[in-house]
Amino acid sequence: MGFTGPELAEIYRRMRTIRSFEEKLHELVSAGKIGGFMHLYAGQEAIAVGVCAQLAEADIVGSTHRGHGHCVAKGVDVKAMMAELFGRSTGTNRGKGGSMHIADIDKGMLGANGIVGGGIPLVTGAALTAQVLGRENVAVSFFGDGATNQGQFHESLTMAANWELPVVYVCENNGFGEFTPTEFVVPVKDIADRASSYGMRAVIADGMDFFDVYEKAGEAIALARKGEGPTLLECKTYRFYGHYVGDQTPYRNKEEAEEWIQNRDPLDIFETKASEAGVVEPDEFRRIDGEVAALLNEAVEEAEAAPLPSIAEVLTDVYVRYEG
Ligand SMILES: Cc1ncc(C[n+]2csc(CCOP(=O)(O)OP(=O)(O)O)c2C)c(N)n1
Repeated sequence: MGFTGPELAEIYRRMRTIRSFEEKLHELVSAGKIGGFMHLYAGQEAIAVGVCAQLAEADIVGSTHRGHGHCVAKGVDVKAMMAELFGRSTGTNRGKGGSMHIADIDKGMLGANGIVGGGIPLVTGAALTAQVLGRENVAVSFFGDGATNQGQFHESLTMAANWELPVVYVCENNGFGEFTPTEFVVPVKDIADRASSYGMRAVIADGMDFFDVYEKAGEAIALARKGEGPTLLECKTYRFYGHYVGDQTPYRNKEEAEEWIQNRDPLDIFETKASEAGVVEPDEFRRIDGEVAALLNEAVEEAEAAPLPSIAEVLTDVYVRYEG
């Protein structure tokens, strides 16, 4: 396996932090304590953590409307994230971004994006920047299966393949775009097949298995860093909640959902495999669960106590200014 006990514990901590963060948000949004649309990442943790564990801080990631997991995996401060979702001035974006524009440029996290597929050209541009400036950075674009029907996906991948940009395109195929099963709207069985039309490498990973994602992402990232161009990495996965908090998932097959949630939980799969390696103390996972729960409780308390942005700041940190 090649990981030390502390490394496995840290990977588990990241995955558990994402899961518990999302469970906490589900509770807070359902109770009306946080407003706005909230798309949860639970179920897909092995992808964000598996990919980001192969990246350096200076590497760039771009996200989607389901972006909290990518933030945590890239090392964004969890308390600042929680404050952002509460709209507080102590948030990552001083309370003005919220769930769908949460970003932390210092951590290489370009931002969540409310436009489906909108992150793909941004990340392609970041890869072009790295290439033109001769930097060793790699850029990673996370997006869903639905986004691969967008024009900007095809335009970006064509450019990246032609110019051999240092980028990895990570498609998190969770089987649905909003309330529509992927097979209704995507005419190929594997999204990875789409790469052949750009002459691009493609790989499929089990998105519920950290180790499979880690290995395949690692190969793609190493090739991109060596100047050998982009890869499309398709990760097969499932979102455990509905499309957004409040979606009751009437369109979902109950047996299928239960099979993924009960038997293919990425945290359980990780814990079983990591335990078999025999380098993590048996009670270490539960200890981490407790520490993460305490951190999130503190994050909520501190966010609730933090000030809202002042009216004087309403025109700062925004791109469009009204000068009238
Ligand atoms: C350009 C655009 N079209 C439509 C929407 C509405 N919309 C929001 S999420 C979503 C589904 C996206 O599916 P997918 O890319 O598979 O990501 P997932 O939600 O499964 O993570 C749609 C159609 C949007 N936000 N932007």
